[in-house]
Amino acid sequence: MAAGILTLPCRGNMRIDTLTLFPEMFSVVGDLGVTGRARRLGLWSLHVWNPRDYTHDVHRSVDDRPYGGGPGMVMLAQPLESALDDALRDRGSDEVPVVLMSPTGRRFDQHMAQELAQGSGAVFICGRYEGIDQRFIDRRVTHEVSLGDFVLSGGEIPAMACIDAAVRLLPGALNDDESARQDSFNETTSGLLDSPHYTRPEVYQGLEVPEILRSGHHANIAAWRREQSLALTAARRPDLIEAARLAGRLTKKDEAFLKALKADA
Ligand code: 9WO
Repeated sequence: MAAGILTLPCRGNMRIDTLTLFPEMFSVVGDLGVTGRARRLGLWSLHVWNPRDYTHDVHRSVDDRPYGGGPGMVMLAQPLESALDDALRDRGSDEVPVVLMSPTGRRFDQHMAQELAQGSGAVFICGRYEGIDQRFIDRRVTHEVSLGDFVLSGGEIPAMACIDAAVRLLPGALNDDESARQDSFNETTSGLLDSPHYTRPEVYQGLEVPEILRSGHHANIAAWRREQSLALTAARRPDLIEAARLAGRLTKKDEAFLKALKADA
């Protein structure tokens, strides 16, 4: 076999486009931390488009008053549509999800992050003011995605959350340590909440690190962490226990521990 052929660094081909009135916000995900490093490695690219650059009036208006009355302003369809046209032209394809971040959308989860990471990217539409003219949504948006039941002042932060969740899953995005953590998350705690973490000092403000974590008994530590995960998940997110059970991810030992937990309560 030709040496090295299989170990050539894989150039990423995930491209993210965003439409936003606040382009500077995306320097957070584009420049900092894991996502910034991944972008500098060429694993993904970020293209930011400002609808204000696609206005034709002297005031460069991107919003206007709502038909029917009511408070606040509504984003004009035309600057968004022109910006989206430019983004799609620059991508060289319109076969891409056009995602609107909105509380009325489908709830974002880890599975959606994986799908985004496996594809060629997405165009995120970030609304401001009271909302966006519905005719733009009807004509151009293919997916509406929500982070949860709350209202923000714009879609940028939710879009960055989705981008972060997907980019860290790209092969090569995490360093060796981070990847090992990710692997062990997939194998041992998948679908359950993580067990608590401790670092130095051994005693902080009178609070000790649990003895077992200092014991060096790796099997006991793994068992303790599993039990912590199960207990925390049962207390805070019983729905995730049921989902793990249905997916066959709970062992007989897990079930015995959960039964003992319930008896204690
Ligand atoms: C706001 C809104 C409130 C109640 C029901 C439906 C709604 N849609 C929107 C909306 O699309 N708003 C635009 C984006 C303009 C105002 C700021 N925006 C926004 C997005 N606020 N909050 C979000 C959001 C997105 C994803 N997950 C949680 C919140």
